[in-house]
Amino acid sequence: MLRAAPAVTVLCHVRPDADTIGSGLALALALDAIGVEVEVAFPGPWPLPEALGSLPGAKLIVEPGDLVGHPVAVAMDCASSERLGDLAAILTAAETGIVVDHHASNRGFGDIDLIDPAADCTAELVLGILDEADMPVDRDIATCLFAGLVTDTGSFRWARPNSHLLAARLLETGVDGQGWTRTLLDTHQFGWLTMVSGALQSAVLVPEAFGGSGLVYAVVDHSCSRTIDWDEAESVIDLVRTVGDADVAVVFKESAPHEWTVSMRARSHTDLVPLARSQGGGGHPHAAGFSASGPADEVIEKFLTAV
Ligand SMILES: [Mn+2]
Repeated sequence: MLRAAPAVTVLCHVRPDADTIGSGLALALALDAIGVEVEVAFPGPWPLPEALGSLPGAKLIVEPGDLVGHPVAVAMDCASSERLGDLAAILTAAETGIVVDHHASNRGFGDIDLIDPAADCTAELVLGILDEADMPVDRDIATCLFAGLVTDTGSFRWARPNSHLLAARLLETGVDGQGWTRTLLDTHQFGWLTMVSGALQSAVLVPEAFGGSGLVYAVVDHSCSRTIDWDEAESVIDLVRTVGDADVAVVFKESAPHEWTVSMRARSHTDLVPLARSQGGGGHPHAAGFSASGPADEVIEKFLTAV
């Protein structure tokens, strides 16, 4: 379908991460190389975080208002059509809508669904598509795929064996693995230190939650996060989830006044998918999220009641 398409629109999810953008750009670069017209977009917030905007092929990204909407459209790393925001209409309007994703909560919303929860990242599925379609993987394409692989596996901390094989294959094309890992995972603005300090001071431990498994949560309110780029708050969960007193870690992030995105992580046995779904979100058993709106105390109270 992709090889035969005259033109393809690649759609990435809202508040994009390196897997959705890396997967999208890798496919777009491969299609561009064989002469297929291609455009890439995400619903926002604009502009793209600097690190993602420096990936090879980022010039193929257009603002949502400039999208043409081609006959074949691909939703990349989206657990549901809601993750496409206003761009969901582009997928629906396409003659063929393709969903490529690895989230366990994904029930399928395309004409063709390639959904594999056994994949560590969507980039792994894109590499499979490129191999299947006999599209060569050069260093730029490999760099975009590596970006999704290294971030979605937490720098290979929870990588399955196959992901290490994929990393070896991608690095052998000449990808600067060390440099991209630093850029994507170990680089922050100075204001990040202040934001993290406020967020960690807000942390609360609820030992009795989740049947005694425990919950730890922290809040990044708008006053903490407005002075730095939105994506800087994404890393707070990686600090909070290190607390061994609780199986579940949650970070409430106020992206705009009274508008929240909530990240959840489970250390071992808790399956977060049912809870995320009950709040209108989705994800993986050990990493899930949802959106909420209202004052901080109300949003937190509603969540604690659901727990
Ligand atoms: Mn992903």
